[in-house]
This record gives sequence, structure tokens and C-alpha cells, in this order.
Amino acid sequence: MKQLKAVIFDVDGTLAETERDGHRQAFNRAFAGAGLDWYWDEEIYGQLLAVSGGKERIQYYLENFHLQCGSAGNFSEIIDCLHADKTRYYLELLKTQIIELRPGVKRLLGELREQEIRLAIATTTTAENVTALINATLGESAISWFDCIAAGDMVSAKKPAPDIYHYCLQQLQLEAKDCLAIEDSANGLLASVGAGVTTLVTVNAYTVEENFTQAICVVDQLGEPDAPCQVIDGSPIKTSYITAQSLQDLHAQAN
Ligand code: XBP
Ligand code: MG
Repeated sequence: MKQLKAVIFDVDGTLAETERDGHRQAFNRAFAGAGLDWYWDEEIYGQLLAVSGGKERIQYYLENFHLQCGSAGNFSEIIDCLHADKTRYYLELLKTQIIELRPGVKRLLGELREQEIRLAIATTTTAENVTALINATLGESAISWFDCIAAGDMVSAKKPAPDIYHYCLQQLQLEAKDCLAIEDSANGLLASVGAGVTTLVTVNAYTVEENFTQAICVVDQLGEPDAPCQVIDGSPIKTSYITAQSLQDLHAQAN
């Protein structure tokens, strides 16, 4: 049986509910700032989340919602510009608007650190967005808790491709079987499982209907002692919320 050596966290939707009131707002500000009449309401944004990566999402929107623009392949410079603006707005927003960590995240990070299980990040968003979120929610020293921040364009193919997980494992110098991933979406799950990493899914309002059959366990949140989580699918856990020990147990079952 393999020992659990590292837990790899997704960011958006997993550490915090950043999508609806964070990334979505920042995209809309970038569109308005560029004089475009595009507006992504909550529903359209839910559909667009099928595409991971902000630049890729804008490209998909152009190709599928603005058919008069033809192939968006010619628009890469505009997309890069819009996305740089969007990142700037998102970073500003994190300074002015409180985006809290999801229940159980801070506690679980602490437990894992106490047990000397290494921490890493594998995300589609940019490294600067990750650092800003961690700084805003856990304080400036917390970024050093993570042995690897695998993010954004560090790989060419974003989730659901497994590349960001392969990159993360390489940086950690660990094998997939040494690790467990925590994801919130089907694209994230495809990426982690595609790299051979056992995965716990913690769903949110945007992802609850997605297909998570490949997850070892699916919960509605990580939970806290006074706020139990619900196991939606997969292996049961022994406690009413996800602990470092639950992750070790789930990892042991799979490996
Ligand atoms: C998150 C994403 C990201 C954000 C936007 O996926 O899809 O694209 O919505 O971030 P995951 P950027 O949680 O699987 O990493 O605009 O910085 O790409
Ligand atoms: Mg996610």
C-alpha cells in the first residue's frame, strides 16, 4: 500500500467559489472596458465553464455566440489583451471584495501540514491569481505552504487534458500513486484521473450535475465539525467531514 505523500488542490471552485462573483465579474469588466457590449450573465457563464481557461473561454464564446466573427483563430491578440485586462480586474477585485475559502479548506490544509503531507496546486487560472487568492484568504506566508503551484500557461493543453497534473507531479518529483487530488469539476476530474491521480470531488452549484463517476468520493463540501458534509457518491468516509485521515483512507483504498 502506497503512503499519501501529497495532496494536489484545484483552485477555482475548490478552494473558493471564485467563478460567479470573481472571474465572471472580471470578464464583464474587461469587455466593458474594451467597449464591447458582451455580458456574461450567471447562466451563460455556467455554459461557458465547460471550457476551462479564460482565454480559451473567450475564444469559444467568439466562435459559438458571435458567429458573424467567423473563426476566432485570427483574434488571438485581442483575446490576449482582453484576458490581461480581465486578470487585472480580477486581482483588483480580490483586494476589494471578500472571496472566502470554502468550508473546511483552511482546516484541512492545517491538518495536512501537521501530518507533513505535502501541498500543491494544479489549476487552469494564472499563477498570479492563485497567489492573490491565497494571500487574501490565508495571509502572505501561506503561499510557501505549497511545494508546487502548477498554473495556467505553464502547460499548453489545459484541463481536461492531464498535462497540468503531469507537470505538477514532475515538479514534486512524485508518482501519481503518491498523491490525491481535490477537484470541483468534470474537466478537473478528467485531468487528474487522466494523470492517474486518485481524486475526491467537492461539488458546487455550477458543477453539481456533472459526471463524476471516476472520482473515489464526491461530497458537497469538505465540511467542518459543526457543518457536516454529504457524501453524494463513491466511497463512504468515517467522519462527518473530510479530514487528513479521510484523505489517507480514500488514497489507501485506491492504491
Ligand atoms: C478554472 C477555470 C479558469 C477560471 C478563469 O478551472 O476554468 O479558467 O475560470 O481563470 P480550474 P483564467 O478550477 O479547473 O482550474 O481567466 O485566469 O484562465
Ligand atoms: Mg475548478
